[in-house]
Amino acid sequence: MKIFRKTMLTLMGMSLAIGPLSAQWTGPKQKPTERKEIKYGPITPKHRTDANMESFRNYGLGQFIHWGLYAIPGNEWEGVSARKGAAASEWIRTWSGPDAPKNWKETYDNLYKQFNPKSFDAKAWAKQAKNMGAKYMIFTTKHHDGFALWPTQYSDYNISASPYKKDIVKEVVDAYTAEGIDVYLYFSILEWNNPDYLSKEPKSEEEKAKYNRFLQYTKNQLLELLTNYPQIKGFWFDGTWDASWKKAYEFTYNLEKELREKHPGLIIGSRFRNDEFESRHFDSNGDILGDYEQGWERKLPQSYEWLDGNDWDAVMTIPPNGWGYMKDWTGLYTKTTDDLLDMLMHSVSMNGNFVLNFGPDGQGNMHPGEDKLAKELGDWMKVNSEAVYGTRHAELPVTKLGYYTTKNNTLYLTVFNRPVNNIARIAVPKKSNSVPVSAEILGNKTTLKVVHSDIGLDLDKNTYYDVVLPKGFKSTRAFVIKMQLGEPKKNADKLMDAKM
Ligand code: JFZ
Repeated sequence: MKIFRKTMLTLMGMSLAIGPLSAQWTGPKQKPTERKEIKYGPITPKHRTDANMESFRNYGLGQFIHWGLYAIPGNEWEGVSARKGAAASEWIRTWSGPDAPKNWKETYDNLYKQFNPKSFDAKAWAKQAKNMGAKYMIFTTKHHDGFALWPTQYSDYNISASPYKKDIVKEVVDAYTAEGIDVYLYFSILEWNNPDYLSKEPKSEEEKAKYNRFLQYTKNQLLELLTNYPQIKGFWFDGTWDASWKKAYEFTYNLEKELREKHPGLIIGSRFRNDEFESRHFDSNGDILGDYEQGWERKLPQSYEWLDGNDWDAVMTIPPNGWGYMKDWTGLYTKTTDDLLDMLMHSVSMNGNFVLNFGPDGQGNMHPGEDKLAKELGDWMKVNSEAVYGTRHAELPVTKLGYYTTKNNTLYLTVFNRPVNNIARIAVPKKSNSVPVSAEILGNKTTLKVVHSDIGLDLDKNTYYDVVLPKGFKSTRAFVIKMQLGEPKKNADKLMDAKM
């Protein structure tokens, strides 16, 4: 990730130093010891309790779609791969180095004249997402290239100038909403080819006037999206790391307020704005800016404590850091269904959502590899999704077998590492008055034996419940042990300490 950020910043022609804060939101948080007076801090509470936010917490699985002009080249041009010269497939406009085509930027900026996705069928995408088990989706209305997939009044560089003409954002919002999937709109603040855009802090009067026009344009587009697509649940902001945006904290604070007033219940992640000390994601007191932590990207938290009780989601690519369409997957490690299931359960077990990215091609077709993964994930979800939807972090010692999730009086253990002795040992703190009393495997009718092993307490004051897996049971993927929780039969306190 570090390497990527460096590349990214170099490509953008900037020389920004990456401060310690960037490390903060992908690792354990360090709260400052003294509290500062902050004027442009959080607008919403750390833990919103309204219905929209409750739905967010229950999603479990989401879909991200990166679609735009970059889908046409698909990370290559005239047979030459951009792997060596661009940070990611959706960054292909920044292609540089010896392999880059002549006048590449100009070629790219004219791609909209060919954008005519003949196979695009938003309803088919939404059906696929539904079958996969996604409960929400995030769609790129406008990526860093600035090309808007909706007919915005505020720029000519939009879908109505393409041969396709029709409003793609509307098709996507309507189709997914009809399938019962909540829609969030990805929106890049940063724009590569907008003459009013500036990455550094505006200093001269001329620069200030320019950048103020840009800010007004951004605000207009966002209000326009809320007017056009009132069904949406939230915005997923990106491209907010430049000095110009960071210095505009008063504007962005007021803008966030205005968006929320216009659209009650709107969900905005922590990537939107910073406080007056330019502290991003979290303000200078370490309090989250926005409704959920939006920094988990191609990396998951190692420990639940790192999250400090914040809501969060993790967004993930299938090929290494390729968000937009990549025609050629050969020679790349592409994540497998098992990899993705592991990440899904890892996220959900720590109260996060897992969002898998798809990058359709220039005609609107998913990559065949994506179709295969969506199908396999969906097959797994059909049997096991009750361990995902609406579940929460379980307050149990972490297990090497897999991940715990819980809902009411049920505990789920999604097993990724099957024990060779077929005993799934559940460690329960001795004080707990809710322990496994019965167990089954999802998708399998047999009842499993649950034995309270007579070894007293371990030195961490846990007592053990052993779930015995049937010898003949076979599974080619992770499987879920569903346990009912109930009162312990005998009080573990009475057992002699540390018998084991
Ligand atoms: C951003 C975009 O640049 C990228 O194209 C994609 O849309 C992704 C979802 O978001 O990429 C980022 C942004 C921030 C970091 C890394 C990649 N980061 O801070 O580590």
